[in-house]
Amino acid sequence: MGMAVAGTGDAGHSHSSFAAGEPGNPKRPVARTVEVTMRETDDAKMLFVPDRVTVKSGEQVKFIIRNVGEVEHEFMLDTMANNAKHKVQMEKNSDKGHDDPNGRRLSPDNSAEIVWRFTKPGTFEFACLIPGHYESGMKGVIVVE
Ligand SMILES: [Cu+2]
Repeated sequence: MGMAVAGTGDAGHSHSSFAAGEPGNPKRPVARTVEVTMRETDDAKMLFVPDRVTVKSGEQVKFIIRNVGEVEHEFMLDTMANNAKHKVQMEKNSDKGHDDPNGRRLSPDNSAEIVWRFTKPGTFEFACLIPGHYESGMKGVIVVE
């Protein structure tokens, strides 16, 4: 793959550890709730609204993800490097859906919640890794301060 991941010792595609923090505890209070919608546009783009979220390190955040489009979309929260690796795997095996603690695939008119705790500062990414969607604009940035 030739992709260098700086600062982590985790080179594998492991779902047991997460570079962007850790699954939150839904029983604990959240610092805030961020609603993210996923949709297509009339000019053949696909996007997340908003596409930039800023949180503080240590905060537990609840994402409410809604697919208001007409096709399936997904929300995968990870580092850009991990999303890029994952996207290649999805292109080889496009039917594989996600139901991971850091991601969810949604049919149109569905929504889901992800509670996530951001444990370290950095810039992370949420992306739709269904083939073609990322290239059409389905990515967003999470800045952890
Ligand atoms: Cu999508």
